[in-house]
Amino acid sequence: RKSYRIACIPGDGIGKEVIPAGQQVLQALAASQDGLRFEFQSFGWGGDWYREHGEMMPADGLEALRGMDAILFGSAGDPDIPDHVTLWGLRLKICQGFDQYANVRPTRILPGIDAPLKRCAPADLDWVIVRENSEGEYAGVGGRAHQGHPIEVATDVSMMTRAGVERIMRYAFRLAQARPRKLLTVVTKSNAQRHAMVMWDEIAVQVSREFPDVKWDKELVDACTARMVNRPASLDTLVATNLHADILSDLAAALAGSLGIAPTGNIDPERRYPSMFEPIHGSAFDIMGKGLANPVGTFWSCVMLLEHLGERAAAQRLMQAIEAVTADSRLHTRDLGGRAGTAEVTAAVIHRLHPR
Ligand code: NAD
Ligand code: K
Ligand code: MN
Repeated sequence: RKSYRIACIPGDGIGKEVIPAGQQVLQALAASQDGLRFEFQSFGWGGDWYREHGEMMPADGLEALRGMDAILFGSAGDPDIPDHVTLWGLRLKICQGFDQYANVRPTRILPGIDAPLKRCAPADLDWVIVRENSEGEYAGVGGRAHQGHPIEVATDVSMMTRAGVERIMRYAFRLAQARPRKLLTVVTKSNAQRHAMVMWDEIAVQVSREFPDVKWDKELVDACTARMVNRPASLDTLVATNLHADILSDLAAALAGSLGIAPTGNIDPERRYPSMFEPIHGSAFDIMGKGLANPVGTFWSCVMLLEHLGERAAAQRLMQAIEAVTADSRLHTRDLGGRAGTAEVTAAVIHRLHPR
Protein backbone atom coordinates (compact mmCIF):
# COMPACT_ATOMS: atom_id res chain seq x y z
CA ARG A 1 0.00 0.00 0.00
CA LYS A 2 1.73 3.07 -1.28
CA SER A 3 1.85 6.28 0.69
CA TYR A 4 2.88 9.38 -1.24
CA ARG A 5 5.10 11.91 0.50
CA ILE A 6 3.86 15.40 -0.34
CA ALA A 7 5.71 18.55 0.68
CA CYS A 8 3.41 21.53 1.32
CA ILE A 9 4.88 25.01 1.00
CA PRO A 10 2.07 27.54 1.57
CA GLY A 11 4.47 30.49 1.29
CA ASP A 12 2.85 33.90 1.58
CA GLY A 13 -0.47 35.75 1.36
CA ILE A 14 -3.41 33.62 0.23
CA GLY A 15 -0.99 30.71 -0.25
CA LYS A 16 -1.47 30.20 3.49
CA GLU A 17 -5.22 29.86 2.92
CA VAL A 18 -5.43 27.80 -0.26
CA ILE A 19 -2.69 25.26 0.44
CA PRO A 20 -4.22 23.96 3.71
CA ALA A 21 -7.50 23.74 1.76
CA GLY A 22 -5.76 21.66 -0.92
CA GLN A 23 -4.28 19.42 1.74
CA GLN A 24 -7.75 18.82 3.26
CA VAL A 25 -9.14 17.93 -0.13
CA LEU A 26 -6.34 15.44 -0.85
CA GLN A 27 -6.85 13.95 2.62
CA ALA A 28 -10.59 13.52 1.92
CA LEU A 29 -9.78 11.89 -1.39
CA ALA A 30 -7.48 9.39 0.33
CA ALA A 31 -10.09 8.69 3.04
CA SER A 32 -12.58 7.74 0.35
CA GLN A 33 -10.34 5.57 -1.79
CA ASP A 34 -8.71 2.31 -0.78
CA GLY A 35 -5.00 2.13 -1.34
CA LEU A 36 -4.44 5.87 -1.64
CA ARG A 37 -2.49 7.54 1.16
CA PHE A 38 -0.59 10.77 1.64
CA GLU A 39 1.99 11.82 4.18
CA PHE A 40 2.20 15.59 4.27
CA GLN A 41 5.16 17.57 5.47
CA SER A 42 4.71 21.34 5.71
CA PHE A 43 7.49 23.87 5.34
CA GLY A 44 6.98 27.37 6.75
CA TRP A 45 9.21 29.09 4.19
CA GLY A 46 8.49 32.50 2.67
CA GLY A 47 8.21 36.07 3.97
CA ASP A 48 7.92 35.17 7.67
CA TRP A 49 10.93 32.88 7.40
CA TYR A 50 12.80 35.72 5.68
CA ARG A 51 12.07 38.18 8.49
CA GLU A 52 13.45 35.68 10.98
CA HIS A 53 16.37 34.17 9.06
CA GLY A 54 17.22 36.66 6.30
CA GLU A 55 16.46 34.15 3.55
CA MET A 56 13.27 32.75 2.01
CA MET A 57 14.19 29.12 2.66
CA PRO A 58 17.10 27.40 4.41
CA ALA A 59 20.29 26.72 2.45
CA ASP A 60 19.67 22.96 2.70
CA GLY A 61 15.97 23.34 1.83
CA LEU A 62 16.25 21.53 -1.51
CA GLU A 63 17.77 18.55 0.31
CA ALA A 64 14.69 18.38 2.54
CA LEU A 65 12.45 18.27 -0.55
CA ARG A 66 14.50 15.89 -2.65
CA GLY A 67 12.96 12.64 -1.37
CA MET A 68 9.37 13.85 -1.78
CA ASP A 69 6.99 12.42 -4.38
CA ALA A 70 5.64 15.90 -5.18
CA ILE A 71 5.45 19.46 -3.89
CA LEU A 72 2.29 21.54 -3.41
CA PHE A 73 3.19 25.23 -3.48
CA GLY A 74 1.15 28.36 -2.65
CA SER A 75 2.77 31.68 -3.47
CA ALA A 76 5.92 33.68 -2.82
CA GLY A 77 5.33 37.40 -2.35
CA ASP A 78 5.11 39.63 0.73
CA PRO A 79 4.00 43.28 0.82
CA ASP A 80 7.09 44.25 2.88
CA ILE A 81 9.77 42.42 0.85
CA PRO A 82 10.80 43.24 -2.75
CA ASP A 83 9.12 40.85 -5.21
CA HIS A 84 12.38 39.81 -6.86
CA VAL A 85 13.74 38.71 -3.47
CA THR A 86 10.73 36.54 -2.66
CA LEU A 87 10.44 35.06 -6.16
CA TRP A 88 14.12 34.22 -6.63
CA GLY A 89 14.56 33.14 -3.02
CA LEU A 90 11.85 30.50 -3.05
CA ARG A 91 9.87 29.58 -6.14
CA LEU A 92 12.63 30.01 -8.71
CA LYS A 93 15.14 28.38 -6.37
CA ILE A 94 13.02 25.24 -6.34
CA CYS A 95 12.06 25.31 -10.07
CA GLN A 96 15.66 25.83 -11.17
CA GLY A 97 17.23 23.68 -8.42
CA PHE A 98 15.10 20.71 -9.47
CA ASP A 99 15.31 21.53 -13.19
CA GLN A 100 11.49 21.64 -13.49
CA TYR A 101 11.86 22.91 -17.02
CA ALA A 102 8.34 22.30 -18.25
CA ASN A 103 5.67 24.52 -16.78
CA VAL A 104 2.32 23.18 -17.93
CA ARG A 105 -0.72 25.45 -17.72
CA PRO A 106 -4.11 24.07 -18.77
CA THR A 107 -7.03 26.47 -19.22
CA ARG A 108 -10.67 25.54 -19.72
CA ILE A 109 -13.96 27.23 -18.95
CA LEU A 110 -15.30 25.09 -16.12
CA PRO A 111 -19.05 24.41 -15.82
CA GLY A 112 -21.02 27.30 -14.31
CA ILE A 113 -18.31 29.90 -14.89
CA ASP A 114 -19.36 33.12 -16.58
CA ALA A 115 -16.37 33.81 -18.84
CA PRO A 116 -15.94 37.33 -20.25
CA LEU A 117 -15.83 36.61 -24.00
CA LYS A 118 -19.31 37.00 -25.46
CA ARG A 119 -18.85 34.92 -28.58
CA CYS A 120 -16.88 32.10 -26.98
CA ALA A 121 -18.66 28.86 -26.09
CA PRO A 122 -16.98 26.88 -23.29
CA ALA A 123 -15.85 24.25 -25.82
CA ASP A 124 -14.01 26.94 -27.83
CA LEU A 125 -11.48 27.55 -25.10
CA ASP A 126 -9.49 24.45 -24.19
CA TRP A 127 -5.80 25.26 -24.12
CA VAL A 128 -2.59 24.03 -22.58
CA ILE A 129 0.22 26.55 -22.46
CA VAL A 130 3.69 25.03 -22.13
CA ARG A 131 6.02 27.53 -20.52
CA GLU A 132 9.80 27.17 -20.75
CA ASN A 133 10.66 27.24 -17.06
CA SER A 134 14.44 27.13 -16.74
CA GLU A 135 16.04 29.87 -18.82
CA GLY A 136 15.03 32.61 -21.28
CA GLU A 137 14.14 35.94 -19.72
CA TYR A 138 14.33 34.40 -16.22
CA ALA A 139 17.82 32.94 -16.62
CA GLY A 140 19.08 35.36 -13.99
CA VAL A 141 21.80 36.63 -16.33
CA GLY A 142 22.43 40.36 -16.16
CA GLY A 143 23.44 43.03 -13.73
CA ARG A 144 23.59 46.68 -12.74
CA ALA A 145 26.53 49.01 -12.87
CA HIS A 146 27.00 52.60 -11.68
CA GLN A 147 23.88 52.31 -9.54
CA GLY A 148 22.12 55.62 -8.95
CA HIS A 149 24.37 57.54 -11.35
CA PRO A 150 23.23 59.07 -14.64
CA ILE A 151 25.36 56.53 -16.54
CA GLU A 152 23.70 53.58 -14.80
CA VAL A 153 23.20 50.45 -16.93
CA ALA A 154 20.98 47.50 -16.08
CA THR A 155 20.44 44.31 -18.08
CA ASP A 156 18.40 41.13 -17.87
CA VAL A 157 19.67 38.94 -20.66
CA SER A 158 17.26 36.47 -22.20
CA MET A 159 19.59 33.53 -22.39
CA MET A 160 18.59 30.47 -24.36
CA THR A 161 20.51 27.31 -24.97
CA ARG A 162 19.98 24.87 -27.83
CA ALA A 163 19.57 22.02 -25.34
CA GLY A 164 17.07 24.03 -23.30
CA VAL A 165 14.94 25.00 -26.29
CA GLU A 166 15.06 21.52 -27.82
CA ARG A 167 13.80 19.84 -24.68
CA ILE A 168 10.86 22.21 -24.14
CA MET A 169 9.95 22.10 -27.85
CA ARG A 170 10.00 18.31 -27.80
CA TYR A 171 7.90 18.28 -24.63
CA ALA A 172 5.32 20.57 -26.24
CA PHE A 173 5.12 18.58 -29.49
CA ARG A 174 4.70 15.37 -27.49
CA LEU A 175 1.93 16.94 -25.39
CA ALA A 176 0.17 18.27 -28.48
CA GLN A 177 0.41 14.83 -30.06
CA ALA A 178 -1.31 13.30 -27.03
CA ARG A 179 -4.27 15.69 -27.24
CA PRO A 180 -7.21 14.97 -29.57
CA ARG A 181 -6.64 17.88 -31.98
CA LYS A 182 -2.85 17.38 -32.29
CA LEU A 183 -2.42 21.11 -32.75
CA LEU A 184 0.52 23.23 -31.57
CA THR A 185 1.15 26.96 -31.80
CA VAL A 186 4.77 27.99 -31.34
CA VAL A 187 4.76 31.50 -29.87
CA THR A 188 7.70 33.64 -30.88
CA LYS A 189 9.05 37.18 -31.19
CA SER A 190 11.72 36.53 -33.77
CA ASN A 191 10.96 39.71 -35.69
CA ALA A 192 12.42 41.80 -32.87
CA GLN A 193 14.59 39.36 -30.91
CA ARG A 194 16.82 38.29 -33.73
CA HIS A 195 19.21 35.92 -31.96
CA ALA A 196 17.61 33.74 -29.30
CA MET A 197 14.13 33.77 -30.85
CA VAL A 198 15.43 32.97 -34.32
CA MET A 199 17.15 29.93 -32.83
CA TRP A 200 13.84 29.10 -31.11
CA ASP A 201 12.06 29.16 -34.50
CA GLU A 202 14.73 27.01 -36.16
CA ILE A 203 14.52 24.43 -33.40
CA ALA A 204 10.72 24.33 -33.76
CA VAL A 205 11.13 23.39 -37.45
CA GLN A 206 13.75 20.78 -36.59
CA VAL A 207 11.76 19.14 -33.76
CA SER A 208 8.52 19.21 -35.78
CA ARG A 209 10.04 16.65 -38.16
CA GLU A 210 9.88 14.09 -35.32
CA PHE A 211 6.11 14.68 -35.06
CA PRO A 212 4.69 14.49 -38.60
CA ASP A 213 1.14 13.99 -37.26
CA VAL A 214 1.15 17.25 -35.27
CA LYS A 215 -0.21 20.28 -37.13
CA TRP A 216 1.66 23.35 -36.00
CA ASP A 217 1.93 27.04 -36.71
CA LYS A 218 3.93 30.03 -35.51
CA GLU A 219 2.53 33.20 -33.98
CA LEU A 220 4.19 36.39 -32.76
CA VAL A 221 3.44 36.86 -29.07
CA ASP A 222 1.68 40.20 -29.48
CA ALA A 223 -0.55 38.86 -32.24
CA CYS A 224 -1.16 35.80 -30.08
CA THR A 225 -2.89 37.89 -27.38
CA ALA A 226 -5.36 39.15 -29.99
CA ARG A 227 -5.86 35.65 -31.38
CA MET A 228 -6.67 34.33 -27.90
CA VAL A 229 -9.48 36.87 -27.69
CA ASN A 230 -10.73 36.78 -31.30
CA ARG A 231 -10.23 33.17 -32.37
CA PRO A 232 -9.89 31.06 -29.20
CA ALA A 233 -10.94 27.84 -30.95
CA SER A 234 -7.99 28.12 -33.35
CA LEU A 235 -5.64 27.36 -30.44
CA ASP A 236 -5.04 24.13 -28.55
CA THR A 237 -1.50 23.57 -27.24
CA LEU A 238 0.90 26.52 -27.12
CA VAL A 239 4.60 26.68 -26.34
CA ALA A 240 6.27 29.93 -25.35
CA THR A 241 9.27 31.34 -23.54
CA ASN A 242 9.38 31.86 -19.80
CA LEU A 243 8.20 35.50 -19.89
CA HIS A 244 5.86 35.25 -22.86
CA ALA A 245 4.03 32.25 -21.39
CA ASP A 246 3.87 33.89 -17.97
CA ILE A 247 1.92 36.77 -19.49
CA LEU A 248 -0.19 34.69 -21.90
CA SER A 249 -1.30 32.35 -19.14
CA ASP A 250 -2.66 35.13 -16.91
CA LEU A 251 -4.63 36.33 -19.95
CA ALA A 252 -5.80 32.77 -20.58
CA ALA A 253 -6.92 32.42 -16.96
CA ALA A 254 -8.88 35.68 -17.10
CA LEU A 255 -10.53 34.64 -20.37
CA ALA A 256 -11.59 31.40 -18.70
CA GLY A 257 -13.19 33.31 -15.84
CA SER A 258 -10.61 34.08 -13.13
CA LEU A 259 -6.98 33.96 -12.14
CA GLY A 260 -8.19 32.11 -9.04
CA ILE A 261 -9.06 28.97 -11.02
CA ALA A 262 -5.94 28.31 -13.07
CA PRO A 263 -3.53 25.52 -12.11
CA THR A 264 0.01 24.70 -13.09
CA GLY A 265 2.67 22.05 -12.78
CA ASN A 266 6.40 22.79 -12.70
CA ILE A 267 7.51 19.49 -14.09
CA ASP A 268 10.77 17.61 -14.34
CA PRO A 269 9.78 15.32 -17.22
CA GLU A 270 12.80 13.09 -16.58
CA ARG A 271 11.62 12.51 -12.99
CA ARG A 272 15.04 13.04 -11.45
CA TYR A 273 13.51 15.39 -8.88
CA PRO A 274 10.09 16.05 -7.38
CA SER A 275 7.77 18.19 -9.51
CA MET A 276 5.89 21.12 -8.01
CA PHE A 277 2.21 22.01 -8.42
CA GLU A 278 0.67 25.41 -7.66
CA PRO A 279 -2.15 27.74 -8.59
CA ILE A 280 -0.83 30.28 -11.11
CA HIS A 281 -1.92 33.24 -8.97
CA GLY A 282 0.24 35.02 -6.43
CA SER A 283 -0.20 36.22 -2.84
CA ALA A 284 -3.20 38.49 -3.65
CA PHE A 285 -2.35 41.19 -1.09
CA ASP A 286 -5.79 42.81 -1.55
CA ILE A 287 -7.71 39.84 -0.17
CA MET A 288 -5.19 37.93 1.96
CA GLY A 289 -6.17 36.88 5.48
CA LYS A 290 -9.88 37.35 4.80
CA GLY A 291 -10.95 33.85 3.80
CA LEU A 292 -12.03 35.08 0.36
CA ALA A 293 -9.46 33.36 -1.85
CA ASN A 294 -10.76 31.03 -4.52
CA PRO A 295 -9.21 27.61 -3.76
CA VAL A 296 -10.18 26.08 -7.14
CA GLY A 297 -6.77 26.85 -8.72
CA THR A 298 -5.14 24.88 -5.92
CA PHE A 299 -7.62 21.99 -6.20
CA TRP A 300 -7.06 21.76 -9.96
CA SER A 301 -3.31 21.82 -9.27
CA CYS A 302 -3.91 18.82 -6.97
CA VAL A 303 -5.56 17.08 -9.95
CA MET A 304 -2.36 17.69 -11.95
CA LEU A 305 -0.30 16.39 -9.02
CA LEU A 306 -2.36 13.18 -8.93
CA GLU A 307 -2.01 12.71 -12.70
CA HIS A 308 1.74 13.15 -12.35
CA LEU A 309 1.78 10.42 -9.67
CA GLY A 310 -0.14 8.14 -12.04
CA GLU A 311 -3.27 8.22 -9.83
CA ARG A 312 -5.63 8.73 -12.75
CA ALA A 313 -8.86 7.55 -11.09
CA ALA A 314 -8.33 9.82 -8.09
CA ALA A 315 -7.48 12.74 -10.40
CA GLN A 316 -10.69 12.21 -12.33
CA ARG A 317 -12.78 11.96 -9.17
CA LEU A 318 -11.35 15.21 -7.83
CA MET A 319 -11.88 17.02 -11.14
CA GLN A 320 -15.52 15.89 -11.20
CA ALA A 321 -16.02 17.16 -7.64
CA ILE A 322 -14.47 20.52 -8.57
CA GLU A 323 -16.70 20.85 -11.63
CA ALA A 324 -19.82 19.96 -9.62
CA VAL A 325 -18.94 22.80 -7.25
CA THR A 326 -18.16 25.42 -9.92
CA ALA A 327 -21.46 24.49 -11.60
CA ASP A 328 -23.29 25.82 -8.52
CA SER A 329 -23.14 29.62 -8.53
CA ARG A 330 -23.97 29.72 -4.80
CA LEU A 331 -20.49 28.27 -4.32
CA HIS A 332 -18.69 30.96 -6.30
CA THR A 333 -16.10 33.14 -4.57
CA ARG A 334 -15.97 36.91 -5.04
CA ASP A 335 -13.58 36.79 -8.02
CA LEU A 336 -16.34 34.88 -9.84
CA GLY A 337 -19.02 37.35 -8.81
CA GLY A 338 -20.27 35.19 -5.91
CA ARG A 339 -20.26 35.44 -2.13
CA ALA A 340 -18.82 32.12 -0.95
CA GLY A 341 -15.57 31.95 0.99
CA THR A 342 -12.57 29.61 0.81
CA ALA A 343 -13.91 27.39 3.61
CA GLU A 344 -17.34 26.95 2.05
CA VAL A 345 -15.96 25.97 -1.35
CA THR A 346 -13.50 23.57 0.28
CA ALA A 347 -16.23 21.94 2.37
CA ALA A 348 -18.41 21.55 -0.73
CA VAL A 349 -15.65 19.78 -2.69
CA ILE A 350 -14.90 17.51 0.28
CA HIS A 351 -18.59 16.71 0.66
CA ARG A 352 -18.75 15.56 -2.95
CA LEU A 353 -15.70 13.37 -2.48
CA HIS A 354 -16.73 11.86 0.78
CA PRO A 355 -20.42 12.33 1.53
CA ARG A 356 -20.99 11.49 5.20
P1 NAD B 1 -1.94 38.00 -7.78
O1 NAD B 1 -2.17 36.77 -8.55
O2 NAD B 1 -1.51 37.82 -6.37
O3 NAD B 1 -3.29 38.90 -7.77
C1 NAD B 1 -3.83 39.53 -8.92
C2 NAD B 1 -5.32 39.79 -8.71
O4 NAD B 1 -6.05 38.56 -8.80
C3 NAD B 1 -5.66 40.37 -7.34
O5 NAD B 1 -6.69 41.30 -7.47
C4 NAD B 1 -6.13 39.17 -6.56
O6 NAD B 1 -7.03 39.46 -5.50
C5 NAD B 1 -6.77 38.30 -7.62
N1 NAD B 1 -6.64 36.88 -7.27
C6 NAD B 1 -5.53 36.12 -7.44
N2 NAD B 1 -5.74 34.87 -6.99
C7 NAD B 1 -7.00 34.84 -6.51
C8 NAD B 1 -7.78 33.83 -5.90
N3 NAD B 1 -7.32 32.58 -5.68
N4 NAD B 1 -9.03 34.13 -5.51
C9 NAD B 1 -9.52 35.37 -5.72
N5 NAD B 1 -8.84 36.37 -6.30
C10 NAD B 1 -7.58 36.12 -6.68
O7 NAD B 1 -0.85 38.86 -8.59
P2 NAD B 1 -0.05 40.19 -8.16
O8 NAD B 1 -0.96 41.10 -7.43
O9 NAD B 1 0.60 40.62 -9.38
O10 NAD B 1 1.09 39.70 -7.17
C11 NAD B 1 1.02 39.72 -5.75
C12 NAD B 1 2.29 39.07 -5.19
O11 NAD B 1 2.32 37.68 -5.55
C13 NAD B 1 3.60 39.68 -5.71
O12 NAD B 1 4.52 39.62 -4.64
C14 NAD B 1 4.03 38.71 -6.79
O13 NAD B 1 5.41 38.71 -7.02
C15 NAD B 1 3.56 37.38 -6.21
N6 NAD B 1 3.33 36.31 -7.21
C16 NAD B 1 3.81 35.09 -6.92
C17 NAD B 1 3.57 34.03 -7.78
C18 NAD B 1 4.09 32.67 -7.42
O14 NAD B 1 4.56 32.45 -6.32
N7 NAD B 1 4.01 31.70 -8.30
C19 NAD B 1 2.80 34.22 -8.93
C20 NAD B 1 2.29 35.51 -9.20
C21 NAD B 1 2.56 36.55 -8.32
K1 K C 1 1.50 30.43 -7.24
MN1 MN D 1 2.78 34.70 -13.38
